[in-house]
Amino acid sequence: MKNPKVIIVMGSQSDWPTLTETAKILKDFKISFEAKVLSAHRTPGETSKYAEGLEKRGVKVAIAAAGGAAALAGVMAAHTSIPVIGIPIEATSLNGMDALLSTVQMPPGVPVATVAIGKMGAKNAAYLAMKILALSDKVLNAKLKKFKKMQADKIKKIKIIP
Ligand code: RP5
Repeated sequence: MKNPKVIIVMGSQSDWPTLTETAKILKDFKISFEAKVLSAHRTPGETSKYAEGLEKRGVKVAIAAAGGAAALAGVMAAHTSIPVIGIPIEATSLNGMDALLSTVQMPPGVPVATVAIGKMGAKNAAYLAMKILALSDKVLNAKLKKFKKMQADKIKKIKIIP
């Protein structure tokens, strides 16, 4: 996509089935984004270079997902001043707890806004990114408010018959 407002990076192609949840929501709300595989461990130079170029390109939010000893979101945050949202991926026998702790426990001054492990987090990463964009986008802000109301209306309609 041209002039992405949001970027999604993942440590491996194996993370993509989770990240499709993020992509789907961004597409539904017509947010321009690009998605890339970049690894903090396997392609450290390319990762830092990519992160360093984001602000100049007009990107407003970065979403970074990785599993295992997940350094990707932290490395992205170290190399850019735009907000970084981290998604811990379930990729090892620890079911994402390893990635959650690696992503969320950033030292002060280099924050990563960490969402839940796996697909639930992948969805919330998209909503959180849009909330950040909506701070300076009235149309998107109105769309998100409408979505919130729709969610509430759905709940209110539910009737439990014991
Ligand atoms: C991480 O290691 C990736 O983000 C992925 O979640 C995990 C496994 O990667 P592959 O071995 O599938 O490439 O860096």
